[in-house]
Order: sequence, then C-alpha cells, then structure tokens
Amino acid sequence: MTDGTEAPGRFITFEGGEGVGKSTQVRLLADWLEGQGKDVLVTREPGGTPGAEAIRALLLDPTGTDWTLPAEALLFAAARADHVARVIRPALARGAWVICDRFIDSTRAYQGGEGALPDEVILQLHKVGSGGLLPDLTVLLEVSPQIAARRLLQRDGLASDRIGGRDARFHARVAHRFAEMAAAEPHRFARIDGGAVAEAVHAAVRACVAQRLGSKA
Ligand code: Z5A
Repeated sequence: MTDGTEAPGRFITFEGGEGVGKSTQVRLLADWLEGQGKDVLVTREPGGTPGAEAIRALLLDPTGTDWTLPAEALLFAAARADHVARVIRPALARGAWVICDRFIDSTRAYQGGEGALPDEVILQLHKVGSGGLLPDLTVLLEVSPQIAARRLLQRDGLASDRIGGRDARFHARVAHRFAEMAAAEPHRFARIDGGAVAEAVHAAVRACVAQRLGSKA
C-alpha cells in the first residue's frame, strides 16, 4: 500500500462505471488468489462495515435525500474512513490480499471532475479520513456505454440507485475522468477492456496482477 506505512499485504481496487463488470471480476480474482492459498479479503465501497453500509443506504436510496455535492463527498469520505480503519488496514497488516470494489478513485471520478469538487479537496479529505491510503494496483475496467446499458438493463430492468440514475452526460464525464486519472498514474492503474466474455477479461486481470504484483499467472 502507498501511504508511507509498510504493511505486508497487497491492496487491489477495481474501478469503472456501472455495469463494466467490477463485481464479477472481483469474485473471479478472489477465487484465483484463494486457489493459490492466499489470505484474501473481498470488500466494497461504499460499505464494508456496519457504519459504512448505513452510510451507503443514505447515499444511494433513490427516494432519499438529494445531498449537495460537498455533503455527498463528506459522506463517502466518512464511510471510507471507517472501512479503512476497521477492515482494510487490519487485513493488510496481517498480510492479506485485499480486493475492493470501488475506492477513492470513484469519489474522484463521481464527486470530482469538471464543475464539481477539485481533486485536491477530495484527496485532502482522504488524507484526513483514511491517512491517504492508496492501492498497490487499481484495475480500471472500461466498456462502451451501449454494452454497460445492455448489461444493466438485463440485470436491473429500469431500476437504478440515486447516483447510477444520473444522465448519460454525467456518466460520460465520469468515464473520461477515470481515463484521465489512469493516464496520470500509469504505475498504479491498469486499463482493461471489460467488453469481452468474463473469462477473457479475467485472464487479462490475472496477467496484470501477476506482472505488477508478482503473483503466479
Ligand atoms: N459512488 C460514488 O459516487 N462515489 C464513491 O466514492 C463511490 C461510489 C465508492 C455504487 O453502486 C454507486 O456509488 C455507484 C457509484 C457511486 N453508482 N453509479 N454509477 P453499486 O456498488 O451498487 O454499483 P456499481 O459499483 O456501480 O456496480 P454495478 O452496477 O454492480 O456494476 P459492476 O460491478 O461493474 O458489474 P457486475 O455486477 O459485475 O456486472 C453487471 C452485469 O453484467 C451482471 O449481470 C453480470 O453478470 C454481467 N456481466 C459482468 N461481466 C460481464 C461480461 N464480461 N460479459 C457479459 N456480461 C457480464
């Protein structure tokens, strides 16, 4: 992990828009690493602790409060602070491989970007809340908006959460922001095409983990 504190574990996050296949790939990677005898912890954001799951419900309920942008960013930061302190750091300290479905880069993409909160503010909140913890590897899965929409329609019908239900322009801006972050930090990010069948995407993820973090492919 990259916050100046040495811990024996490895921290991998999956990022990208809705329906790109993050949860599917998190599960496949966890199974593969467990098959190699590794101690693996799978978790997600917002969530991962009882407190953070309660904040998740506040944030994503489509019939709930329409939070202002700063309030939304503070709630994500608060949920993350609890998750990092109670779950992620202890697991890394015992040497586990922690795989997290979304993390700080989601806040940077969804609550940051053009016309929203500046990146420095979001990173400052992350420093205060979570000691600035960053993953060793961030897998950015990318698919076309058409593929994502088709998968979500098949899975959820027309239902969506408070943030997922925003318009196509918002989601295009989020995708652009993820790509910008990946270009700015090529050593941490790996961009992977999520449009192929799940097993083929998993093979690309495996190769990337093996190359970047030294696990057997
Ligand atoms: N959010 C935020 O604004 N700020 C933050 O800091 C954080 C989050 C942390 C969380 O939603 C929302 O919070 C999210 C961002 C915001 N809203 N939006 N947008 P969530 O946790 O409920 O959901 P999600 O993270 O957006 O993911 P998702 O919709 O569940 O999609 P996914 O995990 O990327 O995909 P999946 O569940 O693995 O796959 C979706 C479907 O496609 C499913 O039926 C699969 O079987 C199928 N699938 C998956 N892979 C394939 C392939 N390769 N081929 C064909 N079909 C596939």
